[in-house]
Amino acid sequence: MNVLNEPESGPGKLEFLQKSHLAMDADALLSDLSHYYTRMLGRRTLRTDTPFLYQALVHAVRDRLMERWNDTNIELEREGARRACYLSMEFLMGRLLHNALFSLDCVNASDEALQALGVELGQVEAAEQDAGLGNGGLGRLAACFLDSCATLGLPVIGYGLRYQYGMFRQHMENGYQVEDPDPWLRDGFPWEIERIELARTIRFGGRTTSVTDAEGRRRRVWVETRDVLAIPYDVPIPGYRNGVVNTLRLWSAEATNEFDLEEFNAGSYTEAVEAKNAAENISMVLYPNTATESGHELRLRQQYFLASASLQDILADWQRRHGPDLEGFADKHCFQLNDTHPAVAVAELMRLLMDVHGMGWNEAWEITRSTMAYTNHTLLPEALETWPVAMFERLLPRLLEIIYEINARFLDEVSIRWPGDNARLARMSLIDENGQRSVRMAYLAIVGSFSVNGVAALHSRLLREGLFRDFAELWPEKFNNKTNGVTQRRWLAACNPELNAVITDAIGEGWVTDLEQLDRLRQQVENTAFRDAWQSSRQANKARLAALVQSRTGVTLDTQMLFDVQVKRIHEYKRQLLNVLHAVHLYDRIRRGDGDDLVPRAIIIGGKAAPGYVMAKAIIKLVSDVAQTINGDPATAGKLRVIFYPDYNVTAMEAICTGADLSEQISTAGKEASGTGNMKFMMNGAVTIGTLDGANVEIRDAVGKENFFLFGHTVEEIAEIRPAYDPAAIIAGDEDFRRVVDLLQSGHFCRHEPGVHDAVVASFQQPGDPWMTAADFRGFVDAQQAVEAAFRDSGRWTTMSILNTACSGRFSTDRTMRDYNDDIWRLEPVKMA
Ligand code: 26Q
Repeated sequence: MNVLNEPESGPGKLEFLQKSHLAMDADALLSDLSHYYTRMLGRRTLRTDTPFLYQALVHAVRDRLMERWNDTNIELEREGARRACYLSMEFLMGRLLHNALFSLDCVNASDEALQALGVELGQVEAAEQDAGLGNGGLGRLAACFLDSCATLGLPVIGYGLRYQYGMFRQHMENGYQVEDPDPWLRDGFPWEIERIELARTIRFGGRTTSVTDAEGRRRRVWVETRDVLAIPYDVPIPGYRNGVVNTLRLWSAEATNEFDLEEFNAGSYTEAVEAKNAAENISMVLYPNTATESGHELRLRQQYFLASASLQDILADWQRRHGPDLEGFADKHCFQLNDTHPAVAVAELMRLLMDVHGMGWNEAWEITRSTMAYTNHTLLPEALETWPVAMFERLLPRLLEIIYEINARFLDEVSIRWPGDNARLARMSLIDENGQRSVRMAYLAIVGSFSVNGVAALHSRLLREGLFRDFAELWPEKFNNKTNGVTQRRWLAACNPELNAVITDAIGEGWVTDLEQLDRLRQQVENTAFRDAWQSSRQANKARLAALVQSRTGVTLDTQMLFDVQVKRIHEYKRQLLNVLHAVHLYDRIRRGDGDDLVPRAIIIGGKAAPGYVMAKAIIKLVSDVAQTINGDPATAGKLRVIFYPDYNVTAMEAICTGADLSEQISTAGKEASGTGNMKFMMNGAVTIGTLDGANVEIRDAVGKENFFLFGHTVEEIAEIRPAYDPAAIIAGDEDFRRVVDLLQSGHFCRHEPGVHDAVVASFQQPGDPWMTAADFRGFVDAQQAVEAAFRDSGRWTTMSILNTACSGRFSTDRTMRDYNDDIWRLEPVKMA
């Protein structure tokens, strides 16, 4: 294939631009929709069981986005604006159609256009598959960031991978999770624009050697590489009604040649095809987030592919506009690393600046260090990424050389500051010399960046005091906090039209772009009409959630029940197990005749387990089996239901967060970096039961301790009791807990599969249980009783619900993005229309 790396600018460029924008009324949309339906898609009869109506509507909407996209890019170019690049292996976008209509303010017009065809907008929207290019929190955070940046007019471009298969889909068989591939591109992805003219070449393998260049200088070269093409696909990111459209650029891997002619002529046809396959495998599939899946060479290939393609793209764009001189480049760019996944970018930028652009070390290092910024998303030491040196050497030999050089110079700096402190040198080295030598990616990111941030106040403090203590001592000014958020456009305004209307009636619509305005709801808390409206909108949402649960699981929920929800990835530290222990305790109370005055409750648990994470899968099986037994026992009728919600994803959350009464945020203190589901629930008026972990701390501060159900040991208490932790004694000393364990061990929940739950039931009884589930059982059960007391008093609960929404203003990604921009990016907002 011939790839053109031609500049976009040049004579005649502006002639193609539209002078006026397309109309956005129902007639114009209907006319374009039918144009695309009949002429582009070639369909004559109107059907709703195919994706074509959806595709036609997307094309009509996309035309409107495209105009604003071009306008935005022209404006940014004209201004020569400083830009930030958000480098992330994950962008968990979910559906895009409703968001685009909402941002362009043409939901009603589209609705009207479709009504003329006798179709509901919701039906058409339902044909869209989630763009599930992420695992969970970190990926969805990236998507919320893009929405807020576009809305604030911040010139931020997202760089990611265009996986052929996104997050696996989950279905249940006999209580077990079964994974299905997610062929989300099969019907096409009408939002993307392939930009073949911007393809880049990415190199792998080979070896390094020294040569003398034309100016007589010795330089390192990387030769005999196996090359792969990176093809960008751009996805428009509309701001909210502000004429701005930013870009998400996703790279797809392709073989450099359809057939390697040499090998083809030598008769190695199959080898040529194999090479093509190997190249295209790079962007084939999203990796699930588990330590057991780490260390795969393909994952390192993916990371380097993203880093190299994105940096080359930015450098080429600079040179197109400014010529070969890179003077001033650093002033105009910032690269935000979404965890260590793209951290090889530190070494890759050094390589590009030195080997390709001919710069010396010091000049290149100055640029790197003043453009890279790193966000950490975990406190679990085992989740810190490392790569075997041997693998690095095989795959990226030139990058390893550069990492060694960065390390040598860095360790010199350390030994000047702490002469003779060899233990510290070993601790801080970018190379872990214990056992199999490996590269510590977090340390590479810290050394190569001017900013290192955590994602909640507690998390950032714990990073400074624990995981990155040595580095914080060396460079205290580098470390900062940026508390996460969520976009209120998707997570309240769009997903919860009922509550949106109640809020907007009371305080106007300013909160959609200025969430702190929700604070004004506090003045309405005594207003009877407002409270009634609040209540009825919440009931409507619970009915919607109940219908969804019914259709997905066949279980009927009474909307008078307390909807008690925990949805997130399944992980031991998140302690879905603690939730199950509580469910079994409630069931035990019902069985022993002590359940008459229980508040009727529906416990809903949803989430995916990484396919290789055996214990997480066993937890799902336990939830399912407990659910089946409890729901099938006539004694629980009207009192208790337990649901495992299958295939939890972004779209599911849009319904779930609106219908929850109680938000379960029950991780072991010090383990959840932030959490963002906690914020979605709060915004939609759920009350939290939670530990002092991650952003829960800030949520509780914002809403007040009387409106938050706190339980559990603190980080400090956990550390204190851990050495002598004795779960058996805790269980023996707590009658309720003992009965729960007995019931679990009796086989009551697995009559047909004896012993299937043994490993899970044993896990929380071991003194070495890292998650210390048993330590928080009593606190959790007592806090749940306080929840019941509050819920029984429906007036009190309504007040708590209103106050949770009212106090959620801080948890908008608009605030988060302002914080990043004020302290790290320092971009000028662009103004359109
Ligand atoms: C690592 C190695 C190999 C393959 C995959 C991975 C991998 C992939 C994804 C490791 C981790 C992730 C995702 C982590 C994540 O989602 N972390 C969450 O980030 C949220 C946003 O900051 C926080 O709110 C959560 O607390 C945090 O758990």
